[in-house]
Amino acid sequence: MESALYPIQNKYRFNTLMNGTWQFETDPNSVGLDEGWNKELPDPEEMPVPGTFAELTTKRDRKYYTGDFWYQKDFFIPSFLKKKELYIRFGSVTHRAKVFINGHEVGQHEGGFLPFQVKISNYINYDQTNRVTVLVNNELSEKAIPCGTEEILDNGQKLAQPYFDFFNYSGIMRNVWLLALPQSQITNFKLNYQLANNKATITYNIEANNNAEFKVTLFDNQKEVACATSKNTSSLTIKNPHLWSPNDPYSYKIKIEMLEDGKTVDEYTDKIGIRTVKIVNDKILLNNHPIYLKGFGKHEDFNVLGKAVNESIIKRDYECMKWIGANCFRSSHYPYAEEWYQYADKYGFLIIDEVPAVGLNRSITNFLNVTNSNQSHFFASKTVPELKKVHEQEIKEMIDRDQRHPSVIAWSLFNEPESTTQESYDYFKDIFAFARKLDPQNRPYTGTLVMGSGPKVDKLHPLCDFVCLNRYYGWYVAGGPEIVNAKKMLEDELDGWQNLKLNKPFVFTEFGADTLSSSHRLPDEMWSQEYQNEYYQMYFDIFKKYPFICGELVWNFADFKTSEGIMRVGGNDKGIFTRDREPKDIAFTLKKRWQQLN
Ligand code: GCB
Repeated sequence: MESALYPIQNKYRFNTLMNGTWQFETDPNSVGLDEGWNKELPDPEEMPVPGTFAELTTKRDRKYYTGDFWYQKDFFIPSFLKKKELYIRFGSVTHRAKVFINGHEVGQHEGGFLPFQVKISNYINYDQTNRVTVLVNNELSEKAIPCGTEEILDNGQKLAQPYFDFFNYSGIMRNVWLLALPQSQITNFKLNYQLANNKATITYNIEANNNAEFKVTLFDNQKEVACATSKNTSSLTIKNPHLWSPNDPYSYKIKIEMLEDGKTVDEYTDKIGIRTVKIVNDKILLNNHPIYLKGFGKHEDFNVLGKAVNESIIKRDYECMKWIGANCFRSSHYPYAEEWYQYADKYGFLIIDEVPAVGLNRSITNFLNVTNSNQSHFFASKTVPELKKVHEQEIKEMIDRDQRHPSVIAWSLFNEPESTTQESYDYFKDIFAFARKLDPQNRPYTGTLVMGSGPKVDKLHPLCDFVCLNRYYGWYVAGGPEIVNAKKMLEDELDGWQNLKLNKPFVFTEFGADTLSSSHRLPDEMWSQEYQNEYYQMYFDIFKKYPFICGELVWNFADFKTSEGIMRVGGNDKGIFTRDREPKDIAFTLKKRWQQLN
């Protein structure tokens, strides 16, 4: 990636959004490149960006379209931008993209949930209309994350078969910017904080495309509080720092100036929150105090929008999460649009940031095979080296992008992979070793363990700084009248973990029951609102007994779209809120509980 910095405007940097109407065409036989579609699409239709065709169409074959498809847009570049380096930055393209400017390929990117930018200056015609074309592909395989496979239907159509349950939405679903940047430019900067004796030391490391000097200034309410001029790395110290926390999400402003021969050639400003995150014994410490995580596993998901970014949804979700007394969510199962993290910094939310490593288990009946400890020896397959490269690249891009957000307190490197085989341990040993070199703040690394990967068989918990459990006793296993057995199963498992004396924190990162907002039952039955309440009460009663449990992230914040199947009624209905963000009964129980829990 050329730069991980979020677009800003100042004297040196300009950008404009390229969102809106683009041209769009599917290419089921992948003939586009041979036929010159990178110059002109033969028969396009209009498509909004950000957006996803799957939510806009009325036709089933379009909704499930799998394969290559193209986007195209014309834009004007005035000659007063000649002295600038020009780029197009995509918030994400799902799952992979090749970008052309006026027919010339200028870059490619693998991974549907992270930004990338391509340099376009070399192919631009100034004072004229230019054309950007993007060839997108949304197929799933075991060579890239998230994982899945593909079926060819009797009519010849490809159909993606995800090894995960959320709908495989694809396309250009995040913002697209045109960037005009200086030739010598800052490309990223990383910060680390140390707190001691009422002082905060902020160590910085600046990345740039040229050797230069950098002036770094820290402001508190417009007032300068510290300043240093140095090569790319040095530190600043401030007295009596005002720390960032969920109760008081306080921010400072940092300004970085890039100096060549004493002259400023680039400048980047950002808000930062000073705070530390550490694991000590079985506690997670924020600013050296234990915290208890209350909140959700989420999705980027909404009616008509699919996974397309929309700030109104983001704001509504934070308002709902504040209302209910939550302080945390996991970006299950992929890094979300950057705007989510900016809001979290401001609203005082904690995020477990997850790479899109979901479906590493070869199970298209969702995760049930893995849950039953069926081993498909996923990590013994020939494609694993390729997969590992992509997985590592996405970890790097996620950390490069998100490392400065005070809201990000941990990195999740996997969701429910096969985890009981030696091969899975070997794979993740390398993944963790790779990731541990990347975060200057050395935040905790973790991943979520599937049901069935319990204390006796799991091979991955030794790699994790805290252990995350996704558990569905009382839903997929021992549901309804068997809930008494579910209680015993959960207790037995937790006793098992306790007996291992790991001295590590545990967080429940998923537990939940599908619930129809229209269903009420007395006595309660599965799928009713009453059952969702009973289910959660059972977990909460048990949590009290295990002091190493440091968090409860319920599954899911809201109902969300999935592939169709007998396990889903219009989608996954485990939401605490409905898909249109209205509370189910359980929301009031959680509100009462979380407002009392510290
Ligand atoms: C899981 C998965 C999650 C599913 C959930 C469910 O374990 O991590 O992606 O949505 O179960 O509801 O089945």
